[in-house]
Amino acid sequence: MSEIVRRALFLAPGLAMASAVSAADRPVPRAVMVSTWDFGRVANAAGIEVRRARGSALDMVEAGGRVVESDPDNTSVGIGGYPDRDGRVTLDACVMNWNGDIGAVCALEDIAHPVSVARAVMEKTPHTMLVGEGARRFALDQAFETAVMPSPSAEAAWREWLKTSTYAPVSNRENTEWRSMPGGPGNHDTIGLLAIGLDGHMAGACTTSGLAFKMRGRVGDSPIIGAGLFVDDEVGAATATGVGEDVVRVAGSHAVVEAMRQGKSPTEACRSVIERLARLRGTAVADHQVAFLALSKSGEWGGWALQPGFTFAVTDASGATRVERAGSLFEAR
Ligand code: SD4
Repeated sequence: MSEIVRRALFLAPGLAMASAVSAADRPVPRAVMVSTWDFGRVANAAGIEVRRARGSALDMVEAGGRVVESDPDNTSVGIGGYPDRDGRVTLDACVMNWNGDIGAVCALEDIAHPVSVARAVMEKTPHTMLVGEGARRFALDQAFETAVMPSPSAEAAWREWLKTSTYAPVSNRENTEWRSMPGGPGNHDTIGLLAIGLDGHMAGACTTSGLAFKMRGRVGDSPIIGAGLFVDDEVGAATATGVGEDVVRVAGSHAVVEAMRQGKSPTEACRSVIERLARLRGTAVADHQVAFLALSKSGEWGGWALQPGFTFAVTDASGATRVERAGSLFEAR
C-alpha cells in the first residue's frame, strides 16, 4: 500500500471525518431525494414538483436529470457538455427502477435528453442498453428532441485543449485551480439522482457527458448499472461521480448498496467503498476524484469521496433542501 493511502486510511481518519456533516446536525429527518453536486438542488426541486403531482420515483429522477441536461452552462451533463477529443459530444445515461427494470444509453449524440432515452430503452425495447449510432437512431425514431452540440463555449474549450491535447482527468476538488483549467469546470460533475416515491418505492438515474476530451468511444461508469447507479428497493440506492474507470473497477454503486445491506449507514457504506478503491489502486487514485452518494430505503442518506469538495443536495418530503459536503479520504491540498 502506498504511503499516501496508508496515511489517509490509518493515520488521519479524524481529519477526514471532520469535514462530514454529522447526523445530529441534520435538520431533515428523512430524505426523499438526493442528487450529486450543487446542481442537485435544482434537480431535486424539479423532482419534488413531480412527486407533489403524484409522479413516481422514476418520474422524479428523470425530471431532475432533464433540468440539468438542459443547462447550456453546465459543461459535464447534457447540451453544454464538453466533447471528446474529436470534438463530438457523446452522452451517457441510465435509469433503474425499484423492480429491477433498467435502461441505458452510451455515447449518444445530438439528443438533448439522454436520461429520457435511457428510460425509453427500458420501457419500449426488449433490451437494457443501446450505444452509439443505434442509440441515436432509436432516439430519433422515438421523436426525442435533438440539440446541436458542442455548445459554442464547449467548442471553444475543446479548441483551447487541442493546443496541448494532453488528456488528464482533472480532479474536481477543493483547493485546486480546477475551475480555470482546460477541461476543469464540471469535468467531474455527473449528476446522479436517487428518489423515494409517495408509494415508498425507489428509483435512480445518472446522466453525463463523461470526462472531457476522452477518447472517441470511451464510456465511463455512469450508464453502467452497478457502477454509476444501483437501486435495490429492499435496501437502498447509490450513485457515483468522478473518474469512471475507477468506479467500474469496484462495481462502485452496487458495492455501496451491498454494504448497506450488511448494516452500514449510507455514509459508512460510501466510505467503505472509497477505502476499498484506495487500497486496491494506491497512488493510481491519489489525484483522482471519485465520490459516492447513497439513500437508504428508510430515507437516510450519506456520501463519501476520495478528495474533499464533493457536495450533494438532500431534499425531504416538504421540499426543504440543503446542500451538504461529503467527507473524504484525502485531505485538502
Ligand atoms: C465518467 N463518471 O464518465 C463520469 C464522469 C463524471 O462528473 O462523473 N463526471 O467517468
